[in-house]
Amino acid sequence: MSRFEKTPGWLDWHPAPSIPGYIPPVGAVDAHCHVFGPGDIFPFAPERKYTPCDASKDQLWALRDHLGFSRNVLVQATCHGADNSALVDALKSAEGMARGVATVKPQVTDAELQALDDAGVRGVRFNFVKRLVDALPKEPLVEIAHRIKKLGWHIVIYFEAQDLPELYDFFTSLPTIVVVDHMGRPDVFSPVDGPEFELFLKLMAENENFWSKVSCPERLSGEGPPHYSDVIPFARKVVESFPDRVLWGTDWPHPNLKSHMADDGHLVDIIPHIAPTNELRQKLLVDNPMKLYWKK
Ligand code: 0GY
Repeated sequence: MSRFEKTPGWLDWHPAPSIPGYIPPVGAVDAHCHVFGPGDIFPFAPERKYTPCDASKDQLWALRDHLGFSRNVLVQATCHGADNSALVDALKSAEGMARGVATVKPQVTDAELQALDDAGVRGVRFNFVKRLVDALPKEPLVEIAHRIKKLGWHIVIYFEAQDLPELYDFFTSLPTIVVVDHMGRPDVFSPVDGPEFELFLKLMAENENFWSKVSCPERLSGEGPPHYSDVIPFARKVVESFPDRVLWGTDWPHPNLKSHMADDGHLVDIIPHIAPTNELRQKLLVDNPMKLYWKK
């Protein structure tokens, strides 16, 4: 039990997700998920913008098995700030079947970075979503980027589509592989071939170091569950255009969903619609995440 009070209206993760009809390939990776707390062991950060429910490593491993996946990439969420203890604890208990993306401050020491690497961290996350974090000055991020590059890590960026024009030049100046969370959060009420999503596609097309997670239909959709059909054309466009640079994840435990809690089984059942061939699904779920997260 957490000693923290959840944000009012907070939706807990789905207690009994359906068993997906779609069976993922052997060795499939859920490349975007989080652990929260438990808050009595791993306290939430004082600067957090929300307080979630607990979502422990054991609950995550149970979901992985239930959905027919083999591995996880854990992404540090803003509610834990730059204290990666819960993430590291989960990685250490995963027997090599999980990797991590941490949040670090510029004053992080080389020894601390090395300890994160030893635990299985392979990247840092820069978050530009205004409701989640206070604005980050760019210079310290550039400094961090150059330091983590030496470890062979990459950068995960999270932003909303309307902020891409302003952030574009900064993003393309980053010196590592850059993974975009949730396709840069397109407005799916706009056309898939409209100017907003076109800018994201241009970012991907003109910068071969850019990858994208084709995740979070539950966050982007106006239509909602179980099919989230309005998100499919966006995700499919990205998968078919950049098949070697896409990742997929559940985003369990789905922070900050307001209208409904996603059934993770439904999310898995969408995969064949966004990656319509076996070859695309093998790349999306196995080959690409293995290349990025398990090369050492
Ligand atoms: C996600 C999305 C969200 C939250 C965070 O770090 C976070 O707090 O990423 C969100 O609220 O959109 O990927 O988990």
